[in-house]
Amino acid sequence: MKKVLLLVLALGVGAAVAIGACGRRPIRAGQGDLLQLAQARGLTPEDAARALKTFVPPGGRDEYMLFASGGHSGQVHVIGVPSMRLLKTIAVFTPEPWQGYGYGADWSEGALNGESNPDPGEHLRWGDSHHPALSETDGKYDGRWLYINDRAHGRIGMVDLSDFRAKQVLHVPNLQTSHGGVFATPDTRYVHISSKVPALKAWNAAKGQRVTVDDHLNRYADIYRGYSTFIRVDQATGRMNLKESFQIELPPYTQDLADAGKGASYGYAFINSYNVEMATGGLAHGKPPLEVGASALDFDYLHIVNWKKAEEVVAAGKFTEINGIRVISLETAVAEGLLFLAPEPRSPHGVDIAPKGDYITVSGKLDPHATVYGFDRIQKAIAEQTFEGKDRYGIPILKFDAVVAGKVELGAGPLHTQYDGQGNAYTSLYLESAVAKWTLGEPYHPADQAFKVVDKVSIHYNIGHLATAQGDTMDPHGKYLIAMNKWSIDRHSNVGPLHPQNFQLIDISGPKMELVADMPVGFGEPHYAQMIKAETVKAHEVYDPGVSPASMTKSGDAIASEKEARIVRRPGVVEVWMSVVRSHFTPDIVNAKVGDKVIVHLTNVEQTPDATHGFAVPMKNVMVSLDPGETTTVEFTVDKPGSYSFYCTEFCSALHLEMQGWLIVEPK
Ligand code: RUQ
Ligand code: CUA
Repeated sequence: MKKVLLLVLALGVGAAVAIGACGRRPIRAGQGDLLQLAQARGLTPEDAARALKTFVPPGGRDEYMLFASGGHSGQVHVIGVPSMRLLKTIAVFTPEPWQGYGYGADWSEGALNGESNPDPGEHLRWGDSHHPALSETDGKYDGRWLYINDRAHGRIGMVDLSDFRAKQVLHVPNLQTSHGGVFATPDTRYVHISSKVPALKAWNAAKGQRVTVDDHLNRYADIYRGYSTFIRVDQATGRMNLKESFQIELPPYTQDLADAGKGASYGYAFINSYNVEMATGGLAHGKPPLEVGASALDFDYLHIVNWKKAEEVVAAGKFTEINGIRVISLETAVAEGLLFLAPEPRSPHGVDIAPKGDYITVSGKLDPHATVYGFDRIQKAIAEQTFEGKDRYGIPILKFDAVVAGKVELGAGPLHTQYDGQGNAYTSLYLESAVAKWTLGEPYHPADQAFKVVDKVSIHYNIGHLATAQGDTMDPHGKYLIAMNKWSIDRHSNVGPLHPQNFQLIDISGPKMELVADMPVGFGEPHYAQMIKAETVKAHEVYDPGVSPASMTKSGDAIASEKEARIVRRPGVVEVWMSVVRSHFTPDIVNAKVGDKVIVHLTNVEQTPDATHGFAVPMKNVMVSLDPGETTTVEFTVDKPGSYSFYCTEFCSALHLEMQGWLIVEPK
């Protein structure tokens, strides 16, 4: 009886408003009685309430968009919140067949091959997308661009949110790997990427570098280096410009998660590290396993980088160009006072700056605490030279007690922290499989209520990152929290030994956190995600006529209609300007000779939203999607005689199946 009453309460409000139900009558909705519907599906009143919290009616919109990395898939996934429906997959580091990203020798294949590839012959087709960074204006997401790194390499990609396509992949010099060191500065003047595993000094992928096992084991501290990189962003296009970027040389500690200072700490960057022991691995060489060697000391170091000052140092010419980027040496960084260390309990994980930029939360991973540093304390300690010493590279180490504003015991395995608009922090607890909610200090909460755990919720299982709505910006909304879990074990139908990843939606709008939905994620392991108010993103519905996604300007090869379609031949080359419209290609027969290079400039001359066509050529790995208005160019060589039927891959009209043509390759 009590259950039924609860269900009525849970279901009653919206339904009562909708149908004006009174107490006795069944609550009717559409064709069913809500109570009976819930009972028939075996839902508890709590389940039914959760369903109401997440349901988006057909044709409705989600309030937020979650941009989640796709891990080993090399992609980014766009998910609606609270419905947890997948809206789009954007390829960045791997080819993607629907839009033909990386197929057909078009601009996208060039983008995927990457800029400043140190080894241009090595066309990487796999990447491990990890940490997205949405562009910001005044410390708030502005919905223009998204940057994301490749864990396997020192690469960073740019996704243009005006059409949700990756436009640029940049190989960052001197990095071999990267991980969580990605963020946009609050004005997106720079995006940051740092090394993870240190690379051989001035690592050059094209030339390789001479090194022996003996060097590795015994000269590690001298021959390896980390780098913190500030990549300059063009404010009109979002493109990354290596020429105006700079790097700061770092010790070969393993630099890990990082975050941008903002508000009070604007101009600074904070980078965690582990393995300041510089353990080399090498069991067979009498060394401890890396995870043991890297945890020998009680402390690792938080790197505090004054990038505003670094910018001035570069402007003053105090840099060396290494592999195509301006690098401030460790010696210069120390001499100019732009790099400091602060001890952090051993092997920390996330470093996450509070909304006003005043607190820096470092999660313990192996330590059940979050250590909260005060930026005012850091500044004071630097000004007063409150150092406990220097590391072996001469970098001053700030006194731990002088810079710590608070410590809060959260539970086992704290990893990452996000914030809400009420001065609360939410930290993922990997080992405990939980999220802890706790309070920040002044000015968010009075001192006697600060740094206290106020709530906890269990998740399933082993949470890595979490994302609250705009939770790493100066304008956090709270409201929803996504737990990005590393294990799912028994949560979903059995699809074989490789289980789906699992996102869990948690309602954080009230004083108690409540788990409301699971979302099985059937792609590579997502890492970080950011959640943006959906209305902030203003993508085009169609491209203006003839626009190339590569440049977002009108292509010189665009045609206005099929009247301008043509074939031009010159020795060894057949060049086609082809119009694409429901439901034909013009020209629909293209003839070439064996050995010819075929260049096809395709224009989808439609301006109707969603009137996408495709262009696929058998046996050539050529496939592009042509979204309305788009012009793109594909190139391939024909080397065997025959008739090849190219076709439209999108079911674009009732005569879609008829939308095909022939490429006739005649003998020479
Ligand atoms: S790190 S699970 Cu790969 Cu983003 Cu913390
Ligand atoms: Cu165009 Cu199918």
